[in-house]
Amino acid sequence: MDRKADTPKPVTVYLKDYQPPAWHIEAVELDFDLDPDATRVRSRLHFRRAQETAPGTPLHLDGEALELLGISLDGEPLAADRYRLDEAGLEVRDLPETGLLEIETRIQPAANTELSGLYTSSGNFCTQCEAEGFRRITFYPDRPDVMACFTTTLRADKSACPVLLSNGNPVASGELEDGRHYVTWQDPFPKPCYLFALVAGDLGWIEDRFVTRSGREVDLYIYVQKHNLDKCDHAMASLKRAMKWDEAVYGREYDLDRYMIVAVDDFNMGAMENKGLNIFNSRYVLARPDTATDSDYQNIEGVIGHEYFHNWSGNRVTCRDWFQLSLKEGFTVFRDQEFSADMNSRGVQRITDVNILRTHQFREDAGPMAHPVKPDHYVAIDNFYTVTVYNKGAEVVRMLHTLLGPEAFRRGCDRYFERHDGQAVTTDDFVNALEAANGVSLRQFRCWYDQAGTPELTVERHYDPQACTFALTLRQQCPATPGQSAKQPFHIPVAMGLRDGEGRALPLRLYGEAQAVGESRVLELCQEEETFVFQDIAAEPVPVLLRGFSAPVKLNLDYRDAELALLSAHEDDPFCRWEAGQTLARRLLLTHPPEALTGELIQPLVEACRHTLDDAALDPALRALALTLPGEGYLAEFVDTIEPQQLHGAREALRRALAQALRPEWEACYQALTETGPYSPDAAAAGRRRLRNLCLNYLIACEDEAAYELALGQYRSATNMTDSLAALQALVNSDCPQREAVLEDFYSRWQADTLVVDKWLSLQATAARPDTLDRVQALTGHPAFSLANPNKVYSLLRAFAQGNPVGFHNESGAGYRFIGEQIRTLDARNPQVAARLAAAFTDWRRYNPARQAGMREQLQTMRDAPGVSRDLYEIAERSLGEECTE
Ligand code: B3K
Ligand code: ZN
Repeated sequence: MDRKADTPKPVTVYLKDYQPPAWHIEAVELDFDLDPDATRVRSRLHFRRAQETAPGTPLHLDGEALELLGISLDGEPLAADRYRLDEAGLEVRDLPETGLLEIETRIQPAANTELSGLYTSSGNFCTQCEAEGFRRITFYPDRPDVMACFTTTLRADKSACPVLLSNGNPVASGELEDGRHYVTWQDPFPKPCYLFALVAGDLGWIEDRFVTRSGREVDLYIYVQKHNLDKCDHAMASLKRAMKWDEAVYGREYDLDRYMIVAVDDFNMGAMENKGLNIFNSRYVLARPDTATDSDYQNIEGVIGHEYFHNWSGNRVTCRDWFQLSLKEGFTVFRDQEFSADMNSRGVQRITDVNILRTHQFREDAGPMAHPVKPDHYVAIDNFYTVTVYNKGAEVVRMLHTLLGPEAFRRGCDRYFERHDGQAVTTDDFVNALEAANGVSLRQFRCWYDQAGTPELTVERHYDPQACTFALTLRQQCPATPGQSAKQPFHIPVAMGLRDGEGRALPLRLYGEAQAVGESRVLELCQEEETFVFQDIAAEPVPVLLRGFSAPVKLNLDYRDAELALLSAHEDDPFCRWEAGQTLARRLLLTHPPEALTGELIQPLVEACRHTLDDAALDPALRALALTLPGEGYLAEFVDTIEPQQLHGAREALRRALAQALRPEWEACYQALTETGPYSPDAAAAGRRRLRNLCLNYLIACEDEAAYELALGQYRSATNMTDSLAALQALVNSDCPQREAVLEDFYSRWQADTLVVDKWLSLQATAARPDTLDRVQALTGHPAFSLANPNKVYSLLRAFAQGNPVGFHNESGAGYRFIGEQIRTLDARNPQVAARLAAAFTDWRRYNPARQAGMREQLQTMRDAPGVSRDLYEIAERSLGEECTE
């Protein structure tokens, strides 16, 4: 079907068309007269023609939703025939080699519902410029390879906006007429405009200080709405830990005299690394024991770290173009994952990260939106802030770390930062630096950046008792993805080991080696198929593959159940140990009907769980992870046609069976972990709460009075949000008669705290109950909900569409129609958020014909809607695109 004739077909941008900028902007001075309804922006651009550019080449300035008030060149108004204004921006002709362009525009921050560019949130001004929001502030070459020094003056009403912030250092300030005042900020580091930021409003702040390794003093500030001032300490402590960690692990120091973080309630994403002035979604800053859960505390630390680490991986060295997005995002996610691993439990962190990757990225990589870590075309770049670019990108950097080893990796990073400081570069430049610093070739490794799809790694083993050798044959195969049918073999690091029948690690001597080299090593698979032969193996061993999940691949190895049980009890690597147990559970869930999941059949799993529960030597958080059944989203990757109700039914049946079989053990463990001291978010305490709340989750599956009482008691007496929310969640997903009353109690207690209300919405949206759709529909009319606030949309609508498969995929198709309609309404207001929500429909081909029809219909309606945004159009169009055949 064609789009309506009146909407022009969105343009596709290709990596192969990249051209360096024809004009440089050497410095820019911005002057903002802030007013929510009519802000005047004066910009002074000091331009210079690039050496390679032919004289006469026009200067293109991007601009969107701007009202042009005036334009002059070197102090003289520019004649109308010297410039042309259209939908996309401004083209200026016949410019001298260098000069000064002055442009005045007017914008309406309060009417900016897209939350891209300059907008207001809770009455305060803030900005979001990545990827292409700066063009909604003023006319400018809005591309990351144009780097300039910014000087920014903010003028505003002093009582409404006592705080005026921008990038860099304040260099001047003073009073103006009519109760207004001004502050001028100067950022000494040249930067692309996507890193520009301003904030103005009536904010409170906390401050602290960090002394860098070389003795420089940095002032640290966190700005929030005043009623949130008591929720900033954890963010500040996290920031200081991140600064210290980057010095210790990467030798990177902070470079300005101040580092500012501002929390706002209305934000499309998690946070933004603007130079010296990070702007955060308030959910990644604010925490108090009674309002934030352990995972909120964890996420805050991770995101604070992530944005801080961007100061080097992203800001000092930035991206040449948006196809290189993973250069900064993949690398920075790897850095924040490692930071969190060092601050907390490495094993728990790795399992959590692998879970996200396999549940979400593998799914993306197997569907119509599959794209390489370095995509080669896009319609709306905001659609490519994906789990592939971020999380698979981080896996690619992790593999480089694994292949080179920590010292060589660090040498390579040092070389990268030295060579490219102040430049806008490519993922290839990153790999080149690693090669150059270490004299190695990573030629084949580069496939990971260019080829989409998750490779399958199939392992065959052969034990020869006469020769005492054990052969592992590794074969890789990567499925076709849209636009890529044939693939080159990848360079895959396979961290591995062997264990004997008692679970003991064996020394590893490969064929031809004089002696064994440790008990864990990294095999490098570069061909389609390779065989590795180990010697001196006295009896058939159990192979352990992908320790630490050393490559983002799907492993096929025909383990016997007894081998999995052995690994789940004896393997040292936390990931492989956990994986063995998950595989056992997954086999049960996928090969038997729910009613069969009881008695003898599940006895080995019951025993494994009993063993884990009793294993006091094992970190409680790892015990909790091992005792958690594989999620429905992950299980869905293993079936041809996803039947949500069936997967859910099987998982619930097994959960109930385990609950009943181990009832006294869950109870004893729960009681043993009861704590009375003050709350601390540290990893050990959080791990104990996690295990205890998992016990509660099993107990409530028994659906009896005693379990309800336990949960109600925990809800009433909880002194922290982790325990309070866990009890509430257990109750909401049970048949406990008091469930509604408790939900109401929670709301009346927390209705003034918007982030806590988000949790309340999510709990209801993800409840596996027959009336959930009705309830979610009703909640869209509740005063607590608003389509204008992305967090509310994510907490209610996305939680339902992507976190409640049974509800969303209801046979009637009502879930599809409801979410489809919400997306279309939202698209007119905030296309980025609408497009993110639309991802719920992308995998329509994975379902039965009736569901396929229902989902496809919504995608078509979205795509063909008059005035559909580029963002939503691209998601719908690609999702509907031709099926990819091998
Ligand atoms: N770099 C920002 C993402 C901006 C999103 C633009 N749509 C957050 C981050 O990854 O740090
Ligand atoms: Zn980032």
